[in-house]
Amino acid sequence: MLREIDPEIAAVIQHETERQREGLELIASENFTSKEVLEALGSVMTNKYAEGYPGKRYYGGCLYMDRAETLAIDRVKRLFGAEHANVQPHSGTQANMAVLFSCLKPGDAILAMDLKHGGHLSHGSPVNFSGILYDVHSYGVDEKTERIDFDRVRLQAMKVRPKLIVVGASSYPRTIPFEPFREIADEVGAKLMADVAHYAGLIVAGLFPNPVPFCEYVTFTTHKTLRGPRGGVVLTRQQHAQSIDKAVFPGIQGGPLMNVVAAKAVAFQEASTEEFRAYQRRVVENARAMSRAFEAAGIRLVSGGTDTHMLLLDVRSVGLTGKQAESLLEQVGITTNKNVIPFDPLPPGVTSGIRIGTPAITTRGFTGQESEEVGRLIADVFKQKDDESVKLRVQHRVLELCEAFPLYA
Ligand code: DSN
Repeated sequence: MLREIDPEIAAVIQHETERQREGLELIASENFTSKEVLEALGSVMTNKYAEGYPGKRYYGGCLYMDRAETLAIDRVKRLFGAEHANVQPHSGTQANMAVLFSCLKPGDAILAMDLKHGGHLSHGSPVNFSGILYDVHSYGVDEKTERIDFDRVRLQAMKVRPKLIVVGASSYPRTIPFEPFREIADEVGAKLMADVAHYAGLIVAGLFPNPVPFCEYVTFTTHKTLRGPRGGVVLTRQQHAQSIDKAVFPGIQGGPLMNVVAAKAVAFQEASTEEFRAYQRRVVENARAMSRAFEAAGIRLVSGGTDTHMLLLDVRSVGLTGKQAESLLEQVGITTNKNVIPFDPLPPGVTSGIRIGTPAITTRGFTGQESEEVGRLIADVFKQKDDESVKLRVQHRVLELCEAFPLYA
């Protein structure tokens, strides 16, 4: 029907569907959600205003909204073992904003991972509300190991005396233990927030530590490893439930996107299955398989490898910048993003790194074998960047792999 009424937008959607089908998606923060999640997203749930919370709405007619939101809340609490959940944040940034607004006053000190070492934009970047409103101090990784240095985090916390310590990263491929952060937070009297947007799916499968027992607040997006619709969640303890709910609505949002809330409920149901846990195990295995190909090709992996779904390549080892590497891969049908690496001498628009993730190709059905092959194909393109025949061969193989593992068939 859309094709007849609005051929321009219908064509955009068709082309994007083809782009997703015919290319390899290696952006670590993206995934392909299920048809069932898409069905909930595209449903009449989008028509309804439901400001407020189940049982306490500012609009009539919310019976089914209440049911959907209660299902989403109960399911996500069960998945993570949390006391309270707010499933209304429109995004990860809004989930983080709700936490900061609920427990800080403008000007309060926070200590978070430096964006340049792998942190998140809404953890205090100077160009984000979090950096504008709060007194932000950062911690990073050790220059040699490229892993979080807890001694330095502790020293920094002692010096800064933050009200809130923020843990979580967008390009840190290693496990993050939450216990040492809890200890440091207790030593300096800070609250602790973990943003596990990247790791949420792995946590559900027991492949990454669960921050819930250690943190007052846990935030995440629902569309990365968790494979749901785009959106955010805040988990907290019962004692902070009211302040978090007030911060989300009416603090920073009006009406929740109830089609998204319903789709989150569907995704949480999917995430509770053994099939989902097996999928997450394959995601991690595939990242390891790919890293073997890069190591064999002499491409340096930041921190020497990965424990997760993500790899960070230092492409200076093949004479490229991140920008050049991203563009070369795009030419052969592989989507990645340039990314700063710790102590990067190049600016964020150029960078020395490429971030790669396996959630999306694993959803397509790739195993370790195909993932290792993709690593080899990427290495071939990087190392023979001026050879058009290599690019043609890789492009052809990318299409063959996409056909062998069809998406939304
Ligand atoms: N923009 C997100 C990412 O790509 O990792 C951060 O949440």
